Amino acid sequence: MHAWPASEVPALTGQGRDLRIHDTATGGLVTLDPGPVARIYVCGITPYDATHMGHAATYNAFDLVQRVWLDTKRQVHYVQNVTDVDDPLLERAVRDGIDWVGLAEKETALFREDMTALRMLPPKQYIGAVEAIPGIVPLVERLRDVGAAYELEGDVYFSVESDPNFGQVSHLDAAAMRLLSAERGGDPDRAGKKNPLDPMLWMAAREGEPSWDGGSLGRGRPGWHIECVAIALEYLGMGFDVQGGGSDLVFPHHEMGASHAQALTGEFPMAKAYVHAGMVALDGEKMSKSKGNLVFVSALRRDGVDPAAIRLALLAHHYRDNWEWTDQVLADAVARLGRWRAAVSRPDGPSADALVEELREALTNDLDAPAALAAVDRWAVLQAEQGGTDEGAPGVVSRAVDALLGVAL
Ligand code: 5CA
Ligand code: ZN
Repeated sequence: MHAWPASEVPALTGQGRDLRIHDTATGGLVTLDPGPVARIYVCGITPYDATHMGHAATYNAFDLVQRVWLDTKRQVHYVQNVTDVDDPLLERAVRDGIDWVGLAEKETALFREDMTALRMLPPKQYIGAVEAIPGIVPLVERLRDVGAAYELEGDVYFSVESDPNFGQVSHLDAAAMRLLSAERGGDPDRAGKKNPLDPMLWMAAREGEPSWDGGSLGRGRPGWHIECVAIALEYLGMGFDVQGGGSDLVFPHHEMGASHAQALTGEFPMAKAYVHAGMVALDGEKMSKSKGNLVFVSALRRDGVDPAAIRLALLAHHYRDNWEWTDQVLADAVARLGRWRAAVSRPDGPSADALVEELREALTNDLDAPAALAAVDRWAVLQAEQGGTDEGAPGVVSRAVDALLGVAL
């Protein structure tokens, strides 16, 4: 499928720095040293509802990763999926009495508009689960042929015990894994599985549900984890730099994905860093489509909120923190945007050379966006209180804020 249009990223003078970022698998900070083309896979939406602030916060984090890499003059190869067939999407379509294809298309189109408005850089490949099926089927067949998968009443399951590194992404114990598996799309209580945690790779066709030709697997549809592995391996290959998503994907999704890839290639890890964003909550609970406690990007836009203010609201939180969306968060961001725009609207101001370095320092230090905002705040206060004579400074600030934070002033 097509992605969305790219906003221009201004080139900054001086030298960009290498990104240090928290890797869930090793539990610490790693300094990434990508080649000339940095490779990143970010898990995309399941399009059965509009983009909420939690989604936006997660995509904001991985947009910053790319902006840091672009600042080092590297190219970025970014791939994202769309889970355009899965249980929650089909269930929502049935609940609302609508066509599941139409629902997925409508919500994906809205997501593209939201991402464009927020100036999120688009992926080079934006791939739906449905269009990935021809690539998924041979992988599932291969897993079965090497003994890493088995059949149960027509469905095909991955055997977690086939992977010596299973558990190396999440480091959870079996009980915690079992709980999360039940909560997040798994079926640990199904009788006949070799291990309760084993996830489905291929689901045999069910009455009244869509299905596709699966070759020797029979008609059916793909499991969730193999979808992302197939897309990531096809377009990025093994050992890419970052696999990203929200922290709700650590287990089972990214753990299982790493296992599938290990069984397929004999290599570990699939990604050099497993990077996870914290959860955004509303009224004390994780914002989620299934709970319905949502603030939509599109609803705020419809109310006339400037997307740059939405983006500043996201940037005011460290990507790894769990945080709460409130009206105050947005009001603070609107006020900050006003102060920054006033500061750069003058023809001259205090020197901004140190500011660009402060932004680089903050972002390469595990994407410390709040520290980056504080640095711009300090420059804006100086501008407001004392002004300055550096004629290029406001332009330098605008370009740096645009290039590194994705905010157009
Ligand atoms: N399609 C799968 C990934 S392959 C999926 O999880 N879709 S999703 O629509 O549920 O979520 C899309 C992305 O937003 C995921 O990275 C998820 O971790 C993230 N996300 C979902 N809810 C929140 C939240 N409340 N706060 C932060 N990130 C969230
Ligand atoms: Zn995914």
